[in-house]
Amino acid sequence: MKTMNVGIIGYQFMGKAHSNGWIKAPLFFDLNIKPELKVACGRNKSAVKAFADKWGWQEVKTDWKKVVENPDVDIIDISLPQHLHYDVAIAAAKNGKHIFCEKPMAHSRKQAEEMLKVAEDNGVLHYLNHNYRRTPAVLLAKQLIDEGKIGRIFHWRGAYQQDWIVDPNFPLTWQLQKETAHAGPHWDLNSHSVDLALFLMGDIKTVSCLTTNFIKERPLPSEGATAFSSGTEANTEMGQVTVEDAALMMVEFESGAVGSFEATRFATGRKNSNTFEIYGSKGSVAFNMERMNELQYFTNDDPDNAQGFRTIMATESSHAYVSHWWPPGHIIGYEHGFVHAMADFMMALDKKEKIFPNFNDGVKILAVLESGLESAKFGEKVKVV
Ligand code: SOE
Repeated sequence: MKTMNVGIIGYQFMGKAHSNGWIKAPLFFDLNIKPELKVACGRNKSAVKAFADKWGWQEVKTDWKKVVENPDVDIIDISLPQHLHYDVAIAAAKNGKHIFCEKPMAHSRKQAEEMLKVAEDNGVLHYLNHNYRRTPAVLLAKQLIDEGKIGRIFHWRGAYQQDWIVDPNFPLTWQLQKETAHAGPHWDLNSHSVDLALFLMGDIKTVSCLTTNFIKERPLPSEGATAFSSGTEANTEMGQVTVEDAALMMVEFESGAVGSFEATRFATGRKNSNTFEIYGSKGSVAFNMERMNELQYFTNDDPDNAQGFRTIMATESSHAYVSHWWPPGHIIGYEHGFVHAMADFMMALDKKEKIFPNFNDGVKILAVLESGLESAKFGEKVKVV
């Protein structure tokens, strides 16, 4: 079987999710090109070595430039915090490497546009990992919309809620600092919701947004502190939180529909609740990532005496991707979206086709998010251009 070599840069949460995806994709999908786990890269040599040994990466590097310049590497997997995406993606594309990039794409729409241009100019495949698109129930929602079952759509209601920073003593991790994260949940979480909205509803025309901070200072992070995890020991020195804690955004879609987005890390009890509801003239759908195998569907076509939201389990082989996994009813989970993305990426390389979402979608997502921050700053509705 033909193979292509992957170099992964970053080895934390996404490094693990991606490694698992590269390993599982050829086991569950019939791929003409198999990804080889060639080299893993991170600044901490012993930590990246331990990661590489565990997941089966053949080599280890501590300088990402050595990976993007390595002639044996075909694909660069950017599993890094977003402030590092731009430099790595530009260098990877200039070296002719195909790019599998984590979200949010970059720190600004301008950076994203440059990443898109350099990738296109160098003819490399580019993919932006908004992983929730590859959930069978989300694809069922898309199918129902495309078949006209929802009719004319009036409303989008999205909410992405977490609670890992409710404790004021939770440390000031990189996700809470502007230099490394650009913005707070509006960038990290609303990027997912906006991606889903653009996918399911079409383009967004205007944005009005409000952001707020509940906790303005936090202890500086100690070893191991990152999203969802406070690290090894408490720190007494404090630092300023420089991103928002919550964002509420209202939008007008090009289609005439209207929508709302809520992104927060202060929804006590909500660990990773990524929900959307879509209401149309003929029916409605609702999704909750924490019950990701299910889609709620209401149709006016049901007889009056039997109307109501039904729960469709998207685990029959007739649903997207499911035939590659288990018998009906044997559910799949969070990691499967990554496996689906890796499989589609290798198939796109094989067929020399585009894959979605890609850097072009990333530019659109950041244009909406950037307009949101502008609106929050000036207190005005902003046109997305
Ligand atoms: C942290 O908030 C995070 O890991 C996000 O960065 C991911 O994109 C999301 O899928 C889960 O939460």
